Amino acid sequence: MPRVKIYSNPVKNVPWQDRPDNLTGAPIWRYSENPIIDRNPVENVARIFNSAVMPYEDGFIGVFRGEQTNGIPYIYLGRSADGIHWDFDKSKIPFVNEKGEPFMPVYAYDPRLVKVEDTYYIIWCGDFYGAAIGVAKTKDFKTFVRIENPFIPFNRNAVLFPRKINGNYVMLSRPSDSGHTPFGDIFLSESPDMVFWGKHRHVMGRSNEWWESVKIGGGAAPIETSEGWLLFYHGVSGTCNGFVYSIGGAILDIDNPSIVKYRCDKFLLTPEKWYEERGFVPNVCFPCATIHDSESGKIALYYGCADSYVSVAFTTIDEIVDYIKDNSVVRQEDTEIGIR
Ligand code: BMA
Repeated sequence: MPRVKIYSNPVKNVPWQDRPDNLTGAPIWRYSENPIIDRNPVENVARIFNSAVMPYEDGFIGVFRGEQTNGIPYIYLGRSADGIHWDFDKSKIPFVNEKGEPFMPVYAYDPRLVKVEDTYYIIWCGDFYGAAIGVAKTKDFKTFVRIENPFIPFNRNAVLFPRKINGNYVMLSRPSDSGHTPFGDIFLSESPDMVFWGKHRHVMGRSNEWWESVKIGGGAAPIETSEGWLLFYHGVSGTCNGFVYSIGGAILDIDNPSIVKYRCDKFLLTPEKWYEERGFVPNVCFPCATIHDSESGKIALYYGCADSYVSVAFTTIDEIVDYIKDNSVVRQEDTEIGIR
């Protein structure tokens, strides 16, 4: 049993590969067969990346950012028996409105998939007269009903917590601009019903560390643990050749998640492999989901690579929490409740 408890259901078939002997740095290691999704995975889809998966029935299900051959991103449903090999629907997810009428987003990218109580929520970035967050719900992965857009533009990187906190749904987001935003902090908002959002709080900002000095954004849905909410997020730095996206880790207070308890000052993963360094947009590691097993403490982290592929990396709850705590630097801004 791990020392740090994960509060979620066991997932005995969590995708896994043992830690290699020669690992240095953060205790997180890439799957040897990465990337797990190659180019042109579906007719009319050139690339799948920045996608979210979760356990479902005896296997796994996921929502995938499919960059169509006309360049427009949409969300595709995929299923897998082992979390590694995926079959995708040939058509985009057919979103409808509350009346059941077709209601497709203009475009949709960077989807997250989170179950709260008996409902699965898909959250993405789409066009709402500018880049903003879209949300849909499903109970059966057959009917996908869009609900009200939670925030006005411009906003990206919305990540829902997997349970209500103090009676409210809680969502992370990153207010932005209409382009390749050169700034950005993570904020949190609450809602009693997934429609009306308020009680906005600042969670954490970009830091002085080079790898996250331009902007940060939520990544995978936070994992509830005995140490707090474990958040894998992305941190961005600027170079003369463009942005570099790395993966960071933080632990948020369980009852007041706008308070950062620990924040790792080193990146957990940064572009190093060919599939992370080379692609449609080079040097991008973009985390969107985890599959984790509360019994063994194993975590499989799914991340988009170079806006071209999907990959998996592995860690354990004890190792990653220890590493984040051992290398934690929190600023006053992080530890505040986040309201001014
Ligand atoms: C961000 C998002 C991500 C993308 C990243 C790098 O602004 O659009 O989807 O992975 O840029 O291009």
